[in-house]
Amino acid sequence: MSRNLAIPLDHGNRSPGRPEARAVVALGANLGERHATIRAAAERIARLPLVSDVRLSRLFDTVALRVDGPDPDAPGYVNAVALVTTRLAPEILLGMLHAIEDENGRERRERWGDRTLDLDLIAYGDVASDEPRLQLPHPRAAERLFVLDPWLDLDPDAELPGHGRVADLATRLRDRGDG
Ligand code: A4P
Ligand code: MG
Repeated sequence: MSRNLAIPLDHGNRSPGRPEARAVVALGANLGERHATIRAAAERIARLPLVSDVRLSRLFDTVALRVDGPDPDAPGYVNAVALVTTRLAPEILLGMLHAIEDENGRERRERWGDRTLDLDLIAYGDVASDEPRLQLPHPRAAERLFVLDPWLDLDPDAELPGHGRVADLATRLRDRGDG
């Protein structure tokens, strides 16, 4: 696993308007140069307008979770989490994350299929949303150690809005032998 990457980030985006919010972005890749792709994606997020700070977790090797369960024979994933300070509205941020996926050759063929880069918005402050295009917090985050472990790496006191402490969620999943 690599060390935390602190990306320099203040672009002087101090314009008035939307207040700064803390967003949690999950990064995943199981095709191509996975480690390089994840690091480059975090740097790309740090260069977005109205993003003032990005902290990337260590990179975790994880077994691919398919629709019918974990698949040790599928190409393994590299997963990470980035804590992002931004004045972008959540739907705009997600649109920009999708654009970064596209830049990295992301193809959408099958649900939970192999991918060069997946960027999910796990939480945006305390915002709750049931919109199919943007559900917040991410509806599957609480059940996924490949999201919770990298998040804890950055913030051991993290909380997933509506679900409680991330450390407690991870312990519960491990006790269940799940996640
Ligand atoms: N969408 C709604 N809310 C959100 C949100 N909070 N963040 C919509 C991101 N997207 C959100 O996403 C499908 C639709 O979800 C988009 O139109 C978006 O507007 P997608 O990225 O095109 O497709 P996907 O990622 O295949 O679908 P899904 O169901 O979001 O997949 P998951 O839950 O992200 O799971 N195994 C390991 N080890 N590591 C992984 O990272 N990832 C997945 C994907 C499966 N197995 C994995 C991993
Ligand atoms: Mg996704």
